[in-house]
Amino acid sequence: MRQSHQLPLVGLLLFSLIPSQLCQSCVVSEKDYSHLRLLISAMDNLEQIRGIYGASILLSQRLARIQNPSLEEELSQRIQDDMNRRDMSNLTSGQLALIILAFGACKNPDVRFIHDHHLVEKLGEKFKEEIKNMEIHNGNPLTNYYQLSFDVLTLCLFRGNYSISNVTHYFNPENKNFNLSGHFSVDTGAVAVLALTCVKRSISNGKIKAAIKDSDTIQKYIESLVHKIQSEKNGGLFGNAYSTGEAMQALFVASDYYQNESNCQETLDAVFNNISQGVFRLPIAAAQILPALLGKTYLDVNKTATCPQSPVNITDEPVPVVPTLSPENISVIYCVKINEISNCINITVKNGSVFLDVMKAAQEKNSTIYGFTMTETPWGPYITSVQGIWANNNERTYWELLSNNKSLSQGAGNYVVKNGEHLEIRWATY
Ligand code: CBY
Repeated sequence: MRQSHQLPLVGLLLFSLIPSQLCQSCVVSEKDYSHLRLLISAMDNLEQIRGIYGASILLSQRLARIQNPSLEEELSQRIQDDMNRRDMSNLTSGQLALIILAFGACKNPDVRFIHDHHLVEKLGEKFKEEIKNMEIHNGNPLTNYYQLSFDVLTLCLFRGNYSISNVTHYFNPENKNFNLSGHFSVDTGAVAVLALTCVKRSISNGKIKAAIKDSDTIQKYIESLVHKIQSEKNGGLFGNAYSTGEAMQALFVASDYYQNESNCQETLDAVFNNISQGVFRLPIAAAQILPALLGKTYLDVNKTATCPQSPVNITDEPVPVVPTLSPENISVIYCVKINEISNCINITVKNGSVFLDVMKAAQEKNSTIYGFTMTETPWGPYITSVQGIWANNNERTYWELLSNNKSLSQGAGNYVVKNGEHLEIRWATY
């Protein structure tokens, strides 16, 4: 081929490389793959992954292009069995959205399940129920804005039914639902940015019809949410370690923050530090951070794209070190606080016990004051009631976990208690 013919080809090649490089401006380099292997092996812990809760793990596996066919198959089967077992009305909107994203990510046979079971149409219905609940219950959805954001994101990616006017009306960043317990929820804001970015792109490429003013409004919302996420910068993290993966995704698609190499390194260093400390040991925690570390976002879920193999090989996983604990007992104070009235008890438990062990020990001593109920979530047990007083989404009430008067960033099943600590479960509003 003569040189004059080669030049346009080289230009075309360079041009086609530019957008992908822009998107992948903050990706873990090969020398740091050991951190990723730790996350991948955390996601492999099948005992901790029940039924439909495997959706987040499957989604992450597929986005990160981890080729582990037997795990994928097992997760997919568990989700399908669980869905066939339970009534569709038992699924929350966000759970259904995550299942669609997981089944629809990359070209894979699960896509048929989405169509055969009309999952996208059902999600559209569930989104409507969320809106209806807000109309009846003082602006409070059935679930929360984290899930509503997943709903819009999924309906947008899979061309389901949602109205632009609902999006512009309800996703105003000043809406109270972006705050949990008086603070901006980075996790929620980040998924909302992804959803709004998808909607904005659908408007500009003509997939959905909207007035110019709606498109401008959505752009303003995105900018405001990105600003709020950046205001929650905490060292290299955004919010805390668990919200950082989704915050990174939002910043990838809606800001030029990671075009700056030092911003990227700062986040990666903070995340690596947390990985080494075992912060992402839960499969769900690992699943929520992994895609961003490979430069992927939930917007990359695309029915027509195949998923080539990840550059991270998973054959030589290191065995995570389990710290040895001394066998002694430790003592803590545990209080149940309702409207400024506290009931406290001294509890002795084995070293290495978690908050939930303390609650169980207290319940055995006095079930009237310390009796509680819980439900399973991918993050471990969620406390639903104490003394027969139930958390209620319509009233934005819940049971908050605290240690030495500070709100905890882990749930009851994972927070390891320390000797002399003052633990509290408080009736609170978010
Ligand atoms: N998932 C959801 O719907 C959950 C969305 C989420 C924003 C989620 C955090 C974010 C995520 N990345 O998954 C969320 N939590 C919400 C919405 C809520 C509220 C739930 C009620 C509702 N309206 O749906 C509520 C009540 C405000 C809440 N979380 C409470 C709690 C506390 C639970 C205490 C209890 N009663 O058991 C607790 C422990 C905070 C406290 N100190 O009391 C809590 N949440 C924590 C710590 C967390 C983080 C978990 C981290 C961990 N390692 O365990 C969290 C990741 C998460 C799960 N909550 Co909420 C936030 C964070 O720290 N970054 C979708 C669905 C399909 O699965």
